[in-house]
Amino acid sequence: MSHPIVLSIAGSDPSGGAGIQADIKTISANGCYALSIATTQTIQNTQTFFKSYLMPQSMIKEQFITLSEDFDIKAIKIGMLKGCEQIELIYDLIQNLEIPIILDPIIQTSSGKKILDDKDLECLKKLFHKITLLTPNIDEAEILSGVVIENYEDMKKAIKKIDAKNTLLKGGHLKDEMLTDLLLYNEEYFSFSHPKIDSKNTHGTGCTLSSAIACFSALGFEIPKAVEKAIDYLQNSLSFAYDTGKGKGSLNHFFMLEK
Ligand code: PXL
Repeated sequence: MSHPIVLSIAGSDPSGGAGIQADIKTISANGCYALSIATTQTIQNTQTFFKSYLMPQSMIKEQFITLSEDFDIKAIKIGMLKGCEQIELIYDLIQNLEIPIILDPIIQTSSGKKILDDKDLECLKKLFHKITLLTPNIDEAEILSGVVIENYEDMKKAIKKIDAKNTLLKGGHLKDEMLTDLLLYNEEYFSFSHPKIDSKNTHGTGCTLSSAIACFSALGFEIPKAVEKAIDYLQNSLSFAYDTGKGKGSLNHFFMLEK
C-alpha cells in the first residue's frame, strides 16, 4: 500500500500546534495517511492552555470500531488521555492489536497544566506493557521513575526504572548544547545525539515525534530506525518553526516545501 494508515488517538488543539493537528500534519508529511479520534477538546492558544473537555466514551468507541471495520490500520499513536475511565476504554480497544502502538504519556502540558493526577497515572501505567513504545520527556520520566534527571547518567538510571515494554526517554528538556535521546528497546540501549535547536516555537514537539515514529513504523522500519528518522524529521521541523500567534508558534511540518 502506498500510504500506510496511521491512527492518532489524541487531544484536539484548535490552535493547531499540538495534539491531533500536529499528528495529522506529521503523518501526512511523511508518506502515511492519517485517521484521528479526539479524546479531548482543549481550550488553548499559543500563550495559555486553559482547560480541556472530555469527548464522550461512546463516541470514541464508535469511531474506533467504524474506522477499524474499514481501514487496515498499520500503527497507532496515542497522545492526551484524561481520566481512568477513558484510559481503560483505550486499553480495551487496543488490547488485542498486534501493530506498533506509540504512547506519548502526557502528564502535564508544556506550560505546566496538570492533565493526569496520581490515580489516572496508575491507570495509564496498565497500558505500558500493551504498547510498543513509551515516549516520556524528562519531566514525565522523573515522575514515572522517581529519579531526578540532570544528565545522561540520570537518564540511564531512570529509563531502567520505567516499567514499560520499550521506552524512548527524550533529552530535550536538559540544558546541554548537544542533546541525547535514549532508547531502551528489547533490552538494548540506543542513543541519538543531536544539537539543541534554540527556538521558542516548540509547541507540539512531543506529539510530532511520537506520530512520526508511528508513521515510520507503519512504513516498515524497526523501532530504532523509526526513532532515528523521526528525530531527524523533528529537528528539521523545529529548525523551520515559525511564529503563529503571540506565544509559542508552530513547528514547520512541511519544511520540505520551503527548501
Ligand atoms: O504537547 C502536549 C499536548 C498534547 N496534546 C494536546 C495538547 C498538548 C499541549 O498543549 O494541547 C492536545
